[in-house]
Amino acid sequence: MAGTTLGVGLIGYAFMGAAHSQAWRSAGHFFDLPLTARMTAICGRDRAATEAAAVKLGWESAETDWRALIARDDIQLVDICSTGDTHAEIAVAALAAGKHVLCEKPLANTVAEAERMVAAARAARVHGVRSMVGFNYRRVPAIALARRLVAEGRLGRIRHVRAQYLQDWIIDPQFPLVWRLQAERAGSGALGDIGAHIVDATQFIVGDTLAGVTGLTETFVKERPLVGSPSRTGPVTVDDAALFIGRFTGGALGSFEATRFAGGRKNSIRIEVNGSLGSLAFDFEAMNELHLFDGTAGPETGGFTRILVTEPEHPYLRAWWPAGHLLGYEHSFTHEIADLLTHLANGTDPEPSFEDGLQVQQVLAAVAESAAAGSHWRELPAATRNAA
Ligand code: SOE
Repeated sequence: MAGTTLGVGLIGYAFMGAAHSQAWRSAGHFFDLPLTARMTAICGRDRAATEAAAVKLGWESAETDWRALIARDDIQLVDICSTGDTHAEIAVAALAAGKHVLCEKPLANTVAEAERMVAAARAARVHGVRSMVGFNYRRVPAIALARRLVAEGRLGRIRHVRAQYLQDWIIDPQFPLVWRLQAERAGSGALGDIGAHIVDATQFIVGDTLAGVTGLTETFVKERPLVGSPSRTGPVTVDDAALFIGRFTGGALGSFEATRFAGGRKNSIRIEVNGSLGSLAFDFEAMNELHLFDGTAGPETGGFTRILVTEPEHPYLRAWWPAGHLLGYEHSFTHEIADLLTHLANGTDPEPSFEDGLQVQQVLAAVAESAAAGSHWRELPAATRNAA
């Protein structure tokens, strides 16, 4: 690790706070970075829990007020891993204070909030203050390789993009009404939490953006026990599942499914892209593999081939182990932080930008609006529905 030291302040110490802490601890030890990140402070509302998290996750100090963290002269970058309803206020304040910002996905809970964040990012950029949104799956080597292969033309003209993000952590109706199930905290449910990932990852792979969408959402369990008082219940105000289709600006058709009710699927992400010359397929449950169908090969050797994405020539792999030794979920965050620090040292804008985050937010809002309006929906005759 070399160069200038960058003081980092992390806000939030739950799942994403822990994943980002692992990345801040490890990035400089595996990548030759021109900047050294110093894990200066972690911030949470509860003093005792935050101090315990500082020790466990490797932060030098603990803060209980994000405003105090932003005001510190020994912090030059703020990493936002708190709930979605806090992203806009914290990011806008941090950027105005001249701090670089890494903000977890989705960028915000609404398009309006995301637009405010983009405006703040643009104003700060003029002064060399940079920002990035944390769509970490872009930095899974197999997904980065998929993008490279599409960009090289190996698939030809893209016709189909097919993506699923399947979880099942709230399938039990007794699972309590946590913040991710409350619209005022999370903005949306599966749509924004995991649907955002497959929108960003597929657009990243094909190098194209969605031009229009239409969708369906459903809340299967509408009331849940309150956290801390299970005898009382409250309304679930977000979607449990979202299905949507879309057309990319280049003409490809897209189909997307994001659900928290796919029993047996814990964090299953499947992406397939079909083009005029070939196809590729990715399954996060085998995240070190990419399957490639070369449509130009003759029938005698046709079919999908399995690429084990562990060679030094593959994205990010040169920093890690010899070929055949596998990486995991946490490595995508280490790659994210390594790229961020490299951009900051080079004075260039990291990707995905807040503008990229806003575009994903607009896709999410369009799906939600179309689902609420029921546009494109054609009811089928009741008589035939029960025929089977
Ligand atoms: C919950 O669905 C969650 O923690 C997401 O918020 C993360 O972005 C995803 O990587 C894992 O699942």
